[in-house]
Order: sequence, then C-alpha cells, then structure tokens
Amino acid sequence: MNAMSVRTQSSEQPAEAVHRAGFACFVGRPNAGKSTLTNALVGQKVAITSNRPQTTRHTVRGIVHRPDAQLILVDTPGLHKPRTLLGERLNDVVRTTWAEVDVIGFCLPADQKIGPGDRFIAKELAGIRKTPKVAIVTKTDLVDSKALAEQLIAIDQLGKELGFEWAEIVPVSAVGSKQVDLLADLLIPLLPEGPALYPEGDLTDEPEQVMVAELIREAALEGVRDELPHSIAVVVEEMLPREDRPADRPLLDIHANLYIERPSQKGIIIGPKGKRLKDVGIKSRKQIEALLGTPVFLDLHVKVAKDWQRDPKQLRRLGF
Ligand SMILES: Nc1nc2c(ncn2[C@@H]2O[C@H](COP(=O)(O)OP(=O)(O)OP(=O)(O)O)[C@@H](O)[C@H]2O)c(=O)[nH]1
Ligand SMILES: [Mg+2]
Repeated sequence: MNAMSVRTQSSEQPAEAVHRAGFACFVGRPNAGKSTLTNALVGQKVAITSNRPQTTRHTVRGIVHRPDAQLILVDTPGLHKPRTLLGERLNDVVRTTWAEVDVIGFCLPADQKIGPGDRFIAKELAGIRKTPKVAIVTKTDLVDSKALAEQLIAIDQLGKELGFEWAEIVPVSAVGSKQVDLLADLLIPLLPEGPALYPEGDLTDEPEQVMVAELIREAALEGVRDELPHSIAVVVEEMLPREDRPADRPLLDIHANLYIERPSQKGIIIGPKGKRLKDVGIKSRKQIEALLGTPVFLDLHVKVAKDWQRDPKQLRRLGF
C-alpha cells in the first residue's frame, strides 16, 4: 500500500466478519491539534481545546463506535521541553501512554515545518518498535496542496532517516471535517481483534466532575496571554442537586475553585469590576448545562496556589 496517497474517500475494505477493539493515542507537540481531532472523531467534545500550548493536562479517552470496531482514542498532553514539575509530569503521562496503546498517531500541523520538537518526538517513537505509527498531518485547511505535498514528503523522509516506515501518512482537517472518517478507517485495521471494551454509546470515561472543571478552564483560557494560561488550574469541589426544588425545575449547585499561581494574576482573571470572571462563568455554565442536561448554578472562586506548577504538594492537591 502506498502510504503517501491522499485518499479523498474511504478506502473500501472487504467485508470482514471480525470485530476489532483497541487503543490509538494521539501524540505531538503542544497545539498540534490532537484534542480537536479527538473531538472530531468522537463527534462530541470530550477534550477541551485552545490556541494556547499545553491545553491538555491529562489523558482523555474518546470512544468511536463502529459496527465492526471500537476505536478508543487517547488524547495526550503535548510533548514539550519541560520547564516545571508539571511539565515533567505531563511528559511522563505521554510516554506511559504510547507504551500501552495498539497504534500511535503522531500529529504534525500542516502549516508548520517539521521542527526540533517534532524530531525529538519522532526519535523517541522510533524506539518503540512493536507499535505501528501513523503520521497525521493536521490542519490541512490552512495550507495549499503544494505545501501539503511537501509536508507529506518531509514526514516520509523523517521516518526513513530514523529507520522506520509509517504505517500510514494521513492528512486531515478536523476543523474542515476532511478525511477524519478516513483516519478512523485506517486506524481500525491496526487494532487487535476483540469485543467492545466500552458500553455502546459511551463517548468518554472522563468523570463528570473533571469534564466540568475542564470546561471552566477552557473558558478561562480564552483571551489570556503570556504565562497565565499555564498558571490556571480548576478544581470542582462539589456538585449537588439543590434541595427543595420542584421535580420539574431541578438545579445543580457546582462549587469550583479557579487557581492561579501569584496574587498579581488575580486581577487579570477577575477583570475590571469582576467582568472577566463573570464572562468565564456564563460561558462555561452554558456548556456545562449542555453536557449535563440540567440547569446549573455555578459558584466560581479565584484562589492563589503559590507556584503550584513547581510544588509537588500543590500538584497532588490539584490532581497531578
Ligand atoms: N485551522 C485549523 N485549526 C485547527 C485544526 N485543528 C485544531 N486547530 C486549532 O489549533 C489549536 C490547537 O488545537 P488543540 O486541539 O487544542 O491542540 P492540542 O494538540 O490538543 O494542544 P495541547 O493540548 O496543548 O497539546 C486550536 O486553536 C484549534 O482550534 C484544524 O483542523 N484546522
Ligand atoms: Mg490537547
């Protein structure tokens, strides 16, 4: 099979009686588009996304159900040069994950030349001999066909330099919904035969409390700059149905803390007259209500957890 071919429609598989189920992880530099692609394949938001690097901070499983297969995607944090203890922990999570899955999907954005960060990851992947590696060129909507072709050739070359062949090289656009289904078609044959691992209809195994915290963090990431995105952490302390509500008008009380690292960051997060924090609350509440299917009262507080990215004790408290 020619791994370089850009297929515009699903490759026709012969009807197979076997059922496959297994894990494919997405790895790559921060901001490569891993979480957006995970969501596009699952057909629902299971992982938060942002244009800030290092948005994802834990592995998120998204489940794709097909009649002939169950493809469990494991979205991972972007692998990067760590500057904090948090960064080291995130990289450890990625390395543990790719050692455990059936297929590795290495995401490289179409609009950026292969850089030292990508080479570093590819070199490590070369060491994992037993696992098939699929190169995924993301964000193809951002480039023309000539640039895309050059990127495909460069990626093929990268594999050869490191002494391995990609099982496939697949260009996709998660935002433009291009070749996303094809990617699933190509990943599934690389999974082992076996029965479904998750119940029909489950799209993720993220606990609700974690998803809620992530939606708040996603809203808080929007519009903040510099180091601030890295400094934000969110913990949902409590989710309880409000007592004394009529059965047809339930309300869920959610108490959440938004942590930052320094007192000086408080003003930025809260904004003039509290406007920013209020907007974060409104925006995330809408998403939380859609996720949980119930009206929500969101009680959001900003707290300082001094230098939490570097402090093992604080990291543990925040769930890392
Ligand atoms: N134009 C375009 N933008 C995309 C596409 N996929 C992702 N993006 C954008 O790229 C940015 C990063 O996307 P994420 O999915 O959060 O990237 P990630 O690889 O999960 O990043 P980390 O979690 O930080 O490692 C976001 O602003 C996305 O909207 C795509 O197919 N086309
Ligand atoms: Mg991500």
